[in-house]
Amino acid sequence: MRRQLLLALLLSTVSFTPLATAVSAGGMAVVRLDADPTGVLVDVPWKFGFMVRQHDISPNSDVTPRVNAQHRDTGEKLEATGHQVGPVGHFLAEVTFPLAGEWKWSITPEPYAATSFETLTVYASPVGASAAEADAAAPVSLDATLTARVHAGTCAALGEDVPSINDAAVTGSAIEREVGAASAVPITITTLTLDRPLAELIASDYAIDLFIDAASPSGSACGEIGGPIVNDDLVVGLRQREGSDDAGIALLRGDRERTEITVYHFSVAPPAASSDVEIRIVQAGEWAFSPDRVEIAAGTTVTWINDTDTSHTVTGRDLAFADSSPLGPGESFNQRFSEPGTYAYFCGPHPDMAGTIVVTGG
Ligand SMILES: [Cu+2]
Repeated sequence: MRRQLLLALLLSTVSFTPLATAVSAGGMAVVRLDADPTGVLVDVPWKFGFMVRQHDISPNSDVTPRVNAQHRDTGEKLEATGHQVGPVGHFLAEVTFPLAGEWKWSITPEPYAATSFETLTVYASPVGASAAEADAAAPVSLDATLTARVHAGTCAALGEDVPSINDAAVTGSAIEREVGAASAVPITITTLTLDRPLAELIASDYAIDLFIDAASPSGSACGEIGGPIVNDDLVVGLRQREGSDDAGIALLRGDRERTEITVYHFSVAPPAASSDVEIRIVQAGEWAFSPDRVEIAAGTTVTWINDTDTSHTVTGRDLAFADSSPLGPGESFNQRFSEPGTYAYFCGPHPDMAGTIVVTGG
């Protein structure tokens, strides 16, 4: 390994906020990665290359690129420095993430301001990384409180319920991440294990009752146990009860003693009228976000579209905001805001460009 590639990696006390770095008068530089990061693993050194261009045009080696990253849950920070390797304006850096999860990160080509990049997912194992790369995971929402119960009898006449050994909403580490369209139908998942064989559940009348609202006396959706066997699972449909918009699919897998049930719930309500919001990045004298302040209901997706002829970023001032990478001319970035609050953001290379998203209750 060449010595110039060996970079000190420190737990940093330097503020992550790109604004904390000095911005030299009259200049700005944009950082572009050689390739989008994929499959970054915890505790495994990650080497990557990037270009620094003055005004997003002229390669510039006369900078000191500082890599800053911060874990979105723990706030843990790390810092590294890139070294010039290859053509003018090209650098290499190496970072080792000590913790899996989501890291916000940026590169500050000192003395210029920082360029942010899309939040990086660091995986605990190659299995997680390859599964996520294959985009195999379905979008999952965990907003609803979901409970499923198996009863003797039919949906119209539920009998005694079958005690479950354990049941749990599928949360956190079981779900690798959500991928794809932000407008994907949200799915909630719960699992339960019954202390009796699947053959017994098939042999007489049983039904799965699904509760979204724990206060309702009977569930929101229900299905009698029966249906096709697919890949060793019995697939059971759960139909919405009268007045409910909830439906689901249950997969039952059993052996001689136990049956494991995974219930996938979704709403069959028609989508609410789109309230999605666009913010244009414009040149009106100065570059600006237009409008620079929007007020939206929780659950709204905001799309930023770059109408200028240079690159900009959409970079949050705190960990609640998921940053963009540099957006070239005509490129866009979107983010869904599900939590009420005030989200301040700016453009990394041009910190005078700033905006605010105010999210109200849904
Ligand atoms: Cu900008």
